[in-house]
Amino acid sequence: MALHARTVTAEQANNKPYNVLFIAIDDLNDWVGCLGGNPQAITPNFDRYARDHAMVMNKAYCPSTVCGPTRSALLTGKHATHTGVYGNGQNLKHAPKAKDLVTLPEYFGDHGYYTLSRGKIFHKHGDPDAPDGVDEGQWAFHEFVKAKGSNGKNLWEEKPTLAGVKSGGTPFTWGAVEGPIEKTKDYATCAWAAEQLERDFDGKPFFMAVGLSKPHLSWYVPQEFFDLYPLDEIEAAPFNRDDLDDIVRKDGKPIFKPTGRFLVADGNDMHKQANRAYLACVSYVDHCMGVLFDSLEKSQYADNTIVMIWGDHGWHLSEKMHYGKTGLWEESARVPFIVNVPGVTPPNTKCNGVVNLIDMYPTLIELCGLPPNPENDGRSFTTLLKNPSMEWDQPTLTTYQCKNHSITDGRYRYTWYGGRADGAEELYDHDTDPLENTNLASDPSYKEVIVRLRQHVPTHHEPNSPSNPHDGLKKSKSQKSAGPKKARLG
Ligand SMILES: [Ca+2]
Ligand SMILES: [Ca+2]
Repeated sequence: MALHARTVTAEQANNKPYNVLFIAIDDLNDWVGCLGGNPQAITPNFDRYARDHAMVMNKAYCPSTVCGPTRSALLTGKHATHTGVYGNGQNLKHAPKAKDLVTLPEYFGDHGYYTLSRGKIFHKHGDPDAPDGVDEGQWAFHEFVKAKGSNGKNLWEEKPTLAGVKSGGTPFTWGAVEGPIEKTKDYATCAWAAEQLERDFDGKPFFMAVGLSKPHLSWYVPQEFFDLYPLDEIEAAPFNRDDLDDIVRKDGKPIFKPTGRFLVADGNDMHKQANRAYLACVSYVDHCMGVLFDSLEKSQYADNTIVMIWGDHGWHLSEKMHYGKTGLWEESARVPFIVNVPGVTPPNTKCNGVVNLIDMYPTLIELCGLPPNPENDGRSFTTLLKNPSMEWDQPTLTTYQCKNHSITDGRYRYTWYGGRADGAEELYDHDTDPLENTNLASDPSYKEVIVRLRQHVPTHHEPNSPSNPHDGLKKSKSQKSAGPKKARLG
C-alpha cells in the first residue's frame, strides 16, 4: 500500500472512525434557502442544518447534467470521457471501461465499513437478472432496501398541453396528493434512514447512502407544501426571449431553441404554476430531511459522521427557455452541496472554492483514512474543507453527451460543443453576467481567458458504451433513433 496523507482528526485520534451519510436528492437545483438560488424557497431544515452543523459549497458542479452519467461518474470516480457512460440509457455495468471499477460504496465495503442504502443512488436500468427486473445498484451495498411509498389519491392536478408541442421526457405535470405524508416515498426513505441511526453495525463504521426522489418530475406532493407558496405571490424565474440568439454554429445558425416544456408552460401562461410546483417539491424534500437531521442530531453518531448532501445536477425553470436538465449552463451544472465533517468544517460557513461531485470519492476516502484509489479522476478537497477561504483555483469539468464540455473556474464559464455543433463556443463572465445572458466567446478581448480555460477541455473521448437493451421498453421512435443519448427509465 502506498503511503498517503492521513487525515487525523480528534475523532480518529479517539479511535472513533468516521461514518458516512451520503444523501442524493434527485434533480434538486440551488433553490434552497442556504444556497440562495431562489429567495422564495422555504427550506427551514436545510437552513438549520447548514447553520448549526455544515458548510455550504457555494460553487459545486456536477460531472454531467443528467442523472445516469453524473451518478455513474461520481460513484465510479471516473469521468464519462474515460468510461463512455454519457447517457441515461447506458449502464456502467455494461461499459467495458467502467464495469470493473470499484464504486464508492464498494470501496468503503472493502475497507471495513458496513454499507447500506435506500432510494436512488445509482441510476436505474432494466435488467432481467436483477430483483424485480431493475438494476438499481443493489450489488454495491451489504444491505439494500428498495424505496417505496404511496402518494394517496390526487386532490387536483395540472397537465398543461399545447397543440403540436411535445413536452418530452417525464410528464410535465404537477398537483397535490392526499398523503398522508408519512406514507410518501421520500418521507418513508428518510424515516428508514433515521431509524438506522438508532442501531449498530456489528461494531463497524457505516456508509449509508440515502436517495430522495423529488423534486424530480412529476411534481406531486401533499397540499401543505403548495400552501406555502400562494400562487399570486410567486415570482417566476427570469428569462430573456432573445437569450439563445448568440449561441450559434460556425454558419451563424442558432444551436438551441426553446424546449417543448418551455413552450407548453409559456403557451399556457403557467410559469408561475410550474415554479410553484417545483418549490413545493423542494419544501417537501426539506420536510423529509428534517426527520433525518433530527435523528442524526440525537444519535450516538452525531459527532463522528460525515454528511454529504448533494443534488445530482441542476434544473432550469424557464432560464434559457428551458425546463429541465441536460444544458451546459450554470442552471444545469451548479448543484446544491452541503458538507459536514465533524471536527473539520466550521458550521454556518459558505465556501467559494470550485468543487465537483466527482471529487467526493477521493475526499471521502481521504477523510476516512482509506488508501487513495488511483482510478479516481477527481481531486480531494479535504484541504479546502479545513480552510474554506484558501486559494483553490482549479477549474472543473461538466460534460453532456460525447464531446460537449463546459469548464468553470468560479468566475468564467467556457463551453465547447465539439459533439453537438462542430466546436461552437460560449463564454460567460459571472462577475458581470451571473445569468449568462451575453455570450462573449467571439469577443477578441476574452481570447486569453478562452485559451486558458480551453486547456481543461478533455482531449480523450471514450466512445459511447453500449446502450442497455432492457431500458425503455416503451420508448418512442425518436428515442430509439437517438441511441444512448436520450433519457429513459427515470
Ligand atoms: Ca437527476
Ligand atoms: Ca444569450
